[in-house]
Amino acid sequence: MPRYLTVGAAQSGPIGRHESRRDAVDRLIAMLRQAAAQGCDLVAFTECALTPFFPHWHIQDPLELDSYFETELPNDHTRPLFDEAARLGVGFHLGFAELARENGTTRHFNSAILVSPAGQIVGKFRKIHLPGYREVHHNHPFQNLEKRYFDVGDLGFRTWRMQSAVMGICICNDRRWPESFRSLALGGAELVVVGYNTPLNNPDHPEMDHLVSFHHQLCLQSAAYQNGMWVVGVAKAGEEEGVRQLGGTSIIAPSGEIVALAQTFEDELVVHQCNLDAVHAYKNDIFNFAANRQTQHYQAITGQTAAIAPPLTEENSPDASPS
Ligand code: CDV
Repeated sequence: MPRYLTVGAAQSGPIGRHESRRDAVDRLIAMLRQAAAQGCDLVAFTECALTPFFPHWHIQDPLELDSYFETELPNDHTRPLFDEAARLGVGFHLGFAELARENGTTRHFNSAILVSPAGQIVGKFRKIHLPGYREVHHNHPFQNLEKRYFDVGDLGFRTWRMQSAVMGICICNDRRWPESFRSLALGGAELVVVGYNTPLNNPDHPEMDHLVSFHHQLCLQSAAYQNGMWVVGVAKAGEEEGVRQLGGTSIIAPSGEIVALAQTFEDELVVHQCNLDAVHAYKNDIFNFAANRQTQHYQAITGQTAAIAPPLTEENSPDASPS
């Protein structure tokens, strides 16, 4: 019997700075109920789904900054979401900012969890590829301070078996690095959820602004195909506190085809019944890792940390005479 998993990708519209955690959770619960009514087994919420994407601002007061983080889940604000999901028997993925007190240290992560239909946290991922910078860029219209506010995730790319599927998570910028999806695929992932907050403008490279949506889809579609997996990309969309963000929440089949796509920049549920067995044609044949990967040729690069400089040409040679 084919294994089907009906997935709801729950795009969030902008969350205003004035909105409380409870406001945000109420919006997630509304989409959760809609998903249950449409027969979803799993609902995927976005990256930092409980708050505005605060790395876009320079927050100087450490207490104010910490107010965007969760010290535990579920907590008083999020318990209604956990309870409602368990009552409806729906599993979910939730991105959030995590303040972790472990082994006598306090660290901050950009995290996401996978929660079973019974309400148990089955897995947690902490974002590994942090974009942006530590220092405030005063000349930019908005900031990208993930490197300042978050530590690099320390849990690796793990996979978990839930609802008859092997699932994995990566978060936003992780999707631009093929190693993220390949690591998850090597862990057997059949379905990967990716939440993202992606501005439509890159202040450092405005010449690339028209390619933001293309680069996003390029990463997700190639990842799905090259790893024989379902990919669920969930956006924070629309203009949030002056930052215009990419929407385009989508569900992508192992063929690389987009099978469901959001039409708005608001809270919107995108649903698809995913045939998990569709991964086999890819995993067992074209991308049969055991039969086709030539790992003896990869070892030289897997431990390499710096790029090898491209060969010198007459133009870029240090000896080239100034024109
Ligand atoms: N939240 C993110 O990781 N955003 C980055 C932006 C800043 C480029 C992204 O890769 O979409």
